[in-house]
Amino acid sequence: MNPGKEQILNGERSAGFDVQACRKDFPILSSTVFGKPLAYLDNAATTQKPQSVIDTIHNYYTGINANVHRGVHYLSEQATCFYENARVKAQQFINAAEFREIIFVRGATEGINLVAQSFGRSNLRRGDEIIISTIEHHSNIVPWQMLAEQTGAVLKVIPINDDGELLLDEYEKMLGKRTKLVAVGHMSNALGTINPVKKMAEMAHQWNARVLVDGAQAVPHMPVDVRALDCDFYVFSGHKVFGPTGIGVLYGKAELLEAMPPYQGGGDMISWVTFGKTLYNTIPYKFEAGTPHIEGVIGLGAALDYVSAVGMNRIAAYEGELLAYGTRLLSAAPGVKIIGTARQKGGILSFTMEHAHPHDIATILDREGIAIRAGHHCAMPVMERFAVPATARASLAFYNTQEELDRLVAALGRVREIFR
Ligand code: 7TS
Repeated sequence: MNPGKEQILNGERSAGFDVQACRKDFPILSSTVFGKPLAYLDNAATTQKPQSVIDTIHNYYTGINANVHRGVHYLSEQATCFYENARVKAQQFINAAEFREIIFVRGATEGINLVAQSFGRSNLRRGDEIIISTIEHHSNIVPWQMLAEQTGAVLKVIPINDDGELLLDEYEKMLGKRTKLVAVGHMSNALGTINPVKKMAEMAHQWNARVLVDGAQAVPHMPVDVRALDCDFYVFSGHKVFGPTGIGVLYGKAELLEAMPPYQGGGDMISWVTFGKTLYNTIPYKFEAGTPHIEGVIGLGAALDYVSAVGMNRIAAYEGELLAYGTRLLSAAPGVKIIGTARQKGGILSFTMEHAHPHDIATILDREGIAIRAGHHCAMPVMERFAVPATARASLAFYNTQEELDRLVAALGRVREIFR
């Protein structure tokens, strides 16, 4: 790793960003673990929640709770209003053209499965091709393998270089008449690589292929504009963007969603049911069968309000500076090797250390109050590509500090003493 290769996202500085003020909004960040102040560096797995999200969910249950889209009574109308307002917040957050293009799902994983089973099964035939990349999370691999098995379609995989960047020349060669779908992550959870998804979508569209972007790791860390990217589908998870678990968003272009069959049958997704035939509801409701995760949706709306108020550009700039700082520290730490050194990179510091297994590193750090993840990060092909069984991974959010990274590197010094 060249320590001079700093990644300042957007080329913008984090002027006016007050990390200490932000930290006060997250109650858990002032807790201690094993008597040490918590340094939470596992944000790629899930993020912590600001008080405003916690309060919104509390207020929903204490003052509004009712089922949506059915009652004429006051509470049901209130709940429906909050629920649908959150849809508009999600629409605006990723700059979708219409609220109808926002489907609430359980998370990125369910969004991808929905597209694979609904769009995929009705559009792909034997011999058609699906393109993914080497650095996908298993959630953006397995649903396509299942679809390939069901339809006879073929999966192709874009290779990467030693920095963890996609080889676009190889991607270009893979595209062709048989390409029906390209499914690619916006930002890698294992390496931090930010992929040029706008360009990749443009290239795929020249062959009339559809493009799904897995934005699980991008949405919490940078401004996302689905219309500027011109992707056909985009998915993200609420819990990674400071909202509740069990809720996420699938964005799809309206004309595609309208043509797709429902994913699940049940209440709310119908307009008329007889035993002979069922007429389906319009989008987005056609894809939201059953009572939805109402408090999850409303809590997600509060989370999107929160990060919008902080400012996504500011978050990206601050995290870029923090990543550059952490990269410098880890590059200078004896025996440490950073895995994932792309020029365009988000706040992921994946690394290995001589003589110490990543699980041992994570366990020792835990005793210091430092939470990181160790393992394959649900991206086993990435581990195979770099010929490592696992990595230790510190993943950043805008509430992390340089001091926490100093503590991380100091604790790695202790790991070295134990294992040398
Ligand atoms: N896609 C990417 C790029 C991810 O990082 C993850 C979760 C998912 C999809 C799945 O998201 P879910 O909310 O539907 O589960 N990534 C991680 C991680 O890096 N550590 O734990 C989960």
